[in-house]
Amino acid sequence: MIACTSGSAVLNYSPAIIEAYYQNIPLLILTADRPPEWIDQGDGQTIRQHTIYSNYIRSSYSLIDKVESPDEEWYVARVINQAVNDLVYPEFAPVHINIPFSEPLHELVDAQLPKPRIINLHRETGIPADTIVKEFAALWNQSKNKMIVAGQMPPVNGLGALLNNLAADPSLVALTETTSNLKVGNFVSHIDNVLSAIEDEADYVPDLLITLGGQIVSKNIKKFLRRNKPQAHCHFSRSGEHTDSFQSLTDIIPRDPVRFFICVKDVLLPGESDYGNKWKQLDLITRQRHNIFLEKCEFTDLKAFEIIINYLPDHSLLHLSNSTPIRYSQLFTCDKDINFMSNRGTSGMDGCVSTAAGTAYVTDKITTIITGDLAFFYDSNAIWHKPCLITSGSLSSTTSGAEFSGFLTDRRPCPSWKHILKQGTTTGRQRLLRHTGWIVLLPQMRKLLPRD
Ligand SMILES: Cc1ncc(C[n+]2csc(CCOP(=O)(O)OP(=O)(O)O)c2C)c(N)n1
Repeated sequence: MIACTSGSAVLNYSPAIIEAYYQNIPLLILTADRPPEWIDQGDGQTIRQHTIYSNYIRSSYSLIDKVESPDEEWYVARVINQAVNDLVYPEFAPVHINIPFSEPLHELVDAQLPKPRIINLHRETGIPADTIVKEFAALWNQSKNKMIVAGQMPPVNGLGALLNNLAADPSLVALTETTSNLKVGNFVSHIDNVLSAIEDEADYVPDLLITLGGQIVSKNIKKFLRRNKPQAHCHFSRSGEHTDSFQSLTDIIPRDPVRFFICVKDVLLPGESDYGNKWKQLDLITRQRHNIFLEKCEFTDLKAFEIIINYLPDHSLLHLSNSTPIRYSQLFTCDKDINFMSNRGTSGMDGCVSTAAGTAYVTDKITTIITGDLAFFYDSNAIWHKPCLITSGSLSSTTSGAEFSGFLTDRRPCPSWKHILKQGTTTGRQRLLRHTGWIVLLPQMRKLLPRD
């Protein structure tokens, strides 16, 4: 939940709300307002706030500034219940409640509030109807070459194991990205590397495409699938949204994928083609090439990225800002228990640091952000927030001429960071960062290279 005063503060929330909208995050926005009769009358910070986020919000409500009758009390309580339920159904989404206040604004008292009546929303239990299961199984069993593409999602209990079992089928390839948070297994998780090595595209076109999760980072897979359309494309979407990223959508499955696959898995027959194996073999080859390249390459932004990824502590959180960090992360394998996060709802470079700082503030886990310098300075004020400052350290590396600029990490005890954080530098921008309480390292990163 976020809350602000009236006027331009309300619009300052826009990037965060749009991000939440496209990432299906249940964000409740409370905005203070002036009563309707005072809008557009020349008072400071008094703008048209009713439905101000209209294109990017599940629902918007405006309350009454003075609740005087039982009907008004009933209305306000009902609207708040509805707003809270809208946050989670049919899918997580942001919801706005606008709250007008009349003058005098500075004489509010603590009043005994009426006990609200809670309206419970009973969501559907998600047992897939027999017909969907049967139709899906028939489609699956008649398809020779099958592809699953997983977009952005938080770690989902049980999903990785289910998909991993399916991906053992030689006729199926499951393409994942770091932001799918599906750990390495039978998945092909370096989509761009593999696509760059394909010689004859015809061998890699799926008959059946299944997509789940949100945004997909790889531009190349989007182009590949738009060029090479599958015969059928099933998309899992709780809200029934018609997101047709590959211009081939044939079926929307408004179900929870975990429960759906649990129900359907026993009737899915193993395929006979070696379609999936072709992808997996190419993945192995390109991984080897990637490793050989990195062993030999000079200290560059890519090399720095490799070092950082290897140093990340297990069971930690990693934010990746837009755009090089999120794209580079797709090139690496990370089998540690790390939750990958990124503002990929709209891929804004504004708000990456605040998102990471906010996460660091509410989690017990070590939080790191890898960010370019523009994105970092866009909202570096986020790290002035006191609770973050006390527990945070940072490391910024600008390789001359390269765009990549560094990473910041929460400085809670973590042995692998210690010898990095011991060091410090004092040039221009770095001094600014030190001043904010963040330790900054620049050329020292080179020392982490084995040959140095
Ligand atoms: C608010 C906003 N403005 C512009 C863009 C377009 N954009 C995406 S990445 C980027 C550059 C980011 O620079 P930097 O933080 O240094 O990262 P890197 O160059 O390493 O990707 C820009 C301008 C955006 N995504 N969001």
